[in-house]
Order: sequence, then structure tokens, then C-alpha cells
Amino acid sequence: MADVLRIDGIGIERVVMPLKAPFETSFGVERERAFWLVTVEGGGLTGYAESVAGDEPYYNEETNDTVRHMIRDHLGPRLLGQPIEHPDEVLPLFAQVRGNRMAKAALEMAVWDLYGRVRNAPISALLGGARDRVPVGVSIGIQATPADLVTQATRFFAAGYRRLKIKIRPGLDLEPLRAVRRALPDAPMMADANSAYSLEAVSVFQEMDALDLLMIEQPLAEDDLVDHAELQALIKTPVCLDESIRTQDDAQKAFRIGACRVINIKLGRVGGFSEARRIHDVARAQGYPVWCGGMLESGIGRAANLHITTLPGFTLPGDTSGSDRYWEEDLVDPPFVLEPDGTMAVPRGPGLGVVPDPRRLKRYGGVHEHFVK
Ligand code: OSB
Ligand code: MG
Repeated sequence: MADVLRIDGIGIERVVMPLKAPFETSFGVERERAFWLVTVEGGGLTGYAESVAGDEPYYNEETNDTVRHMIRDHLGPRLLGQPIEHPDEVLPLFAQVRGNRMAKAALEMAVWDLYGRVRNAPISALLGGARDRVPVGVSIGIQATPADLVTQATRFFAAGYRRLKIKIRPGLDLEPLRAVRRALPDAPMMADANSAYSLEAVSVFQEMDALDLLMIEQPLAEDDLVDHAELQALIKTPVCLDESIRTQDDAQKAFRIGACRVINIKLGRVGGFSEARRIHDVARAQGYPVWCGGMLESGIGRAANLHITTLPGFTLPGDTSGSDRYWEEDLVDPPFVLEPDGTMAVPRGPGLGVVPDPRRLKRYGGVHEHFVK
């Protein structure tokens, strides 16, 4: 086994997969998932990753077009031909390039997969994770009526999901949350606003204190840690940050000023496994829980989410639901399945432990580009 890995090719393929049902958040409705499947080649093997950007810059500023541009013109050239002893070295190679963490994450995570395949070890073990199954929850999009929401929530809770996350937006918040709380008095539940409110709405969040929510995710603007700190001081329910936390440094500062008491870690948002582990370490050292968020990933990104969730600080169920919550047919075969006890198994094979199914990639894949030095 060579100690030094050299990346001698990078591929991106556009994949478009229809969602079983539209997914609505405060920033829009998603009917399908369009993303880049990214490959890196080295040592005669291939590593895979799923870029979590979509076609529209609604969750954050990145899109599939910006990810392609970054990989082709800025990040790819910095990675190709570089000797790599450990995937922790990848993000520093990109340090001169500001932001664009989803693009960086896609390459970084593909190198982790490749590294795991070369070392013949699952990414979870290489990260220091110990669990072989992790408890999971489900994120439920905005529904037309509170009754529809209750139907969905009841079905998912009965299936075994250990925590229900309800998407909210101004005007569709207290009433739907109260309806679910009435129907499921004991369900661990929370709300996610995706940055849709300002501090003027503080009374809405104060009323949520009566609903026994585990947390309220990203109520305010993504670039406003200060307002989140002010809000947290005025409510009892813990604030959880998603969009606002991009780096270990963001996490340090958020905890320092009291902007949140929980962090939703998304691999794509933070630039991949190495930064995700550092954010986890910061939170754990200070006694704050983290959990793994989701971006409606296919089985490739889903596997990555399960690997990072094996770290000990991921003490709350995340958003990594079973394949059947999103797809008639996943990109990987077999699909990811929710166990009746509300857990999902972490793949045991080398690297991610899954690869795209060739027939399904033919069905859902498309434009393909390949970059070499
Ligand atoms: O804010 O967590 C979010 C999906 C797309 C964009 C943002 C978010 C989400 C989800 C879904 O909540 C999580 C999932 O099931 O993958
Ligand atoms: Mg969120």
C-alpha cells in the first residue's frame, strides 16, 4: 500500500432524481434533487461523493453551476497531482479560495472515500467513530393543512423515527406545531425555520416554549449570530444553528456568545468530514450536543452522513432518514432502511461502503465531465 495518494483524475456527473413527494421549506419547494456525483481517482481506485448544492441558491449561495465552476477552475487544479497522506490535508489545499464549502466538501469527501478504499477501512472507523448503528429522525416539510401534517407526523413516528422535525415559516408555525403536539403528546419534536424570521417575531418563539420542543433550528438570518444570542436569552427552548455554522470558529463564537445550545452539522455546509469532526470536537469539549443534518441526499450522501454520526458527540437523532422517505428507488442498492427500533445501520465496507448502482446511474445520470492535470 502506497503511503502517499496522488489524485490523477476528477469526474463530475449531473444526477437528477425525482422525489417521491415535494419537500417544502420556508425558502421554496423541491420536487426533484439535482446534484453532482463527484469522483476522484488515485492509486487505481475511485472515490465517490455527492455534492449537496442544488440548482437554486436558496438554502445558501452555492448552486450546481458554482460547484462545477469551483471544481473545474479553482479546486480541481489545486487537488490534481498533489501528494496526499491523509484526507485532513485536502481542505487546507483550498484555503486560498473563499467559501464554496459545498464544492470543497464534495472533493474532500470523495478523497475520504478513496482513502478508506485504499486503507480497506470504513470512514466511520477512520474518523474514530465506534457505533455500527445510529438513532435517526425525520424532517417533515411544510404541509397544506395542520391535518396533513399530523397525518405525516403520526405515520413517521409509528414507523420508529426517534425525533420529528417540522418545517415552519411565518404564518405557518404555532398552529401546525400545536396540532402535532396535541396528536403526539410524547413525541420528541422540534421546528426548523430556515432563517425565515427576524427578532421582531420573538413572541412567536416565546409561545413555542409551551410546546416542549427539543430545539428551534435556525430561526433567524444565517449571518446573524448576535440576534440569535439575543433570541436565545429570551426563550427557554434551545436554539440550534444550521446555516449559520460553517466552521469550527463559527461554532466557538456561537457558543461563546450564547447564540445556540445545539449545532446541526451538515458535511456539505462545512466543507467535509475533517471540518465536521472539528465542529463536533468543539461542541463536545463544551458539553453541547450535535446532530447530523441532511440535504435530501441520495444513498451516496446518506452513507457519508451515517459515518460522521458514529462520533460520540452526535447524541441527538439526526435527519438521515431511510431511502424510502425520499425515493421510489435510491441511487444505491440495497437502499437504507429504518429499523423498527429507530436506528439505521452504518455501512461496514471500505470507504463510504456504498457505490452508485450502475443501472440506476444510467437512468438518473447525465452530463459528465472529467478533469486531469
Ligand atoms: O434545513 O435542514 C434543512 C433539506 C434541504 C435543505 C435544508 C434542510 C433540509 C432538511 C431535510 O431539513 C433533511 C433531510 O431529510 O435530508
Ligand atoms: Mg435546517
